[in-house]
Amino acid sequence: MSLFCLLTTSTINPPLNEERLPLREGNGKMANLCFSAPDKFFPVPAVDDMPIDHLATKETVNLYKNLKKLLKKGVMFGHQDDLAYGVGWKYEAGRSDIKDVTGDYPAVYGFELGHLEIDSQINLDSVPFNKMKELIRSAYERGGVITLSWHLNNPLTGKSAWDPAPGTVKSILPGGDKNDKYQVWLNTVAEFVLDLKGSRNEYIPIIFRPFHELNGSWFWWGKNHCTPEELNQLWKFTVSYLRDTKRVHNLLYAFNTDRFATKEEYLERYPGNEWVDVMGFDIYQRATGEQANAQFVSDLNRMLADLVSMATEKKKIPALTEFGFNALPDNTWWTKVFWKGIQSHKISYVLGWRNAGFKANNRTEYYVPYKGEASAADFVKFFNEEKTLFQKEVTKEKIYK
Ligand code: BMA
Repeated sequence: MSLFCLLTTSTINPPLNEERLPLREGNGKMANLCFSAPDKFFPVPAVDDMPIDHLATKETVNLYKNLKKLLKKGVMFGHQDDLAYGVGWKYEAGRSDIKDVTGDYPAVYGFELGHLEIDSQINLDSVPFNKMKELIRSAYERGGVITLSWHLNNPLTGKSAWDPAPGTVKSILPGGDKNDKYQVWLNTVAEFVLDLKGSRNEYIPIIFRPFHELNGSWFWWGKNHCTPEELNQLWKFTVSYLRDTKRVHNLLYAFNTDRFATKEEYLERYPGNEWVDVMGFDIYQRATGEQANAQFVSDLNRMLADLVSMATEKKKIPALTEFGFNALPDNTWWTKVFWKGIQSHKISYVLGWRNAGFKANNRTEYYVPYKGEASAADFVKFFNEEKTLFQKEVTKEKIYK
């Protein structure tokens, strides 16, 4: 199934046949009305400085505009699973490793939906979805930004996101054997995000970041496992289905690659300006030592310069959608490496990956300091930089108003 869309320049009230429909208070100037139909997608033209969803709720439009406005003020610091657990603790009300170290929360909170699609009560990293919803609501009430990633299982084989079985993407496109199944999976996402509401019953805006690192080949949607056209179709189907069929209007859509060599490589699978709100990439440092540090600073500077130039040209929001140096083997990494790589670029936010801590497999995984960790003092210096923004500074901006 796909979609048939009509464009109109006036505010539209689509049939209200579902109880949990989002509020229709987006600006609605150029609304997209879509019906179930054969398998073509009719893009809704992008409008400068508006989300791609022309029925986006008021709060979602405000978030979009404020993310752009804040580019002038500085870069927001974000952390994956920040409120759920840290190194040596789990689900302690109000706790955060970033807060333990700096006295303030991050400004951006990442959460992960993997395994929601298989009706699990907990995500692939064992975070209960109910708990996640509570934490998202608390982050929103505090004035923070929320972003969701989705390491969804392989819908063809039932194995993990890391199972790159050939033909998976093709199988879930309209006309494919697994398209119905994929729609059911998308229903779980729609239901989840429509259950996120603030105190006035308004939907909580979310930056949704599906199919991340799509120029790598470790996930089933990766570069070696589908053509650019297939990925484009998957992206458009996903956005259309959530936005137009399920009428989810509290999402901004983030497109992101892994490291990239050129702008051409970055854009090879970009679905077009009608389908993307935020443009980003993920980057990790793996090698230690002076030379590796210098290389990382230079890589980060080159990719961020390219990202900002592409996003500016396309009028999108640039962000470093994931980063990290596992277990932080360098005490001054924050000021001597990371800050040097990002400070001259106008990007919206940077999202440090999760502090999983000591894992069952005897490995340690964390990307931001915790209390007493060796790079904590250096992180405080980074925190004190005028242009790094944490929760208190962003709360003042009232980004949803
Ligand atoms: C990876 C690691 C894994 C985790 C996955 C999804 O980078 O952190 O431990 O399961 O992300 O969050």
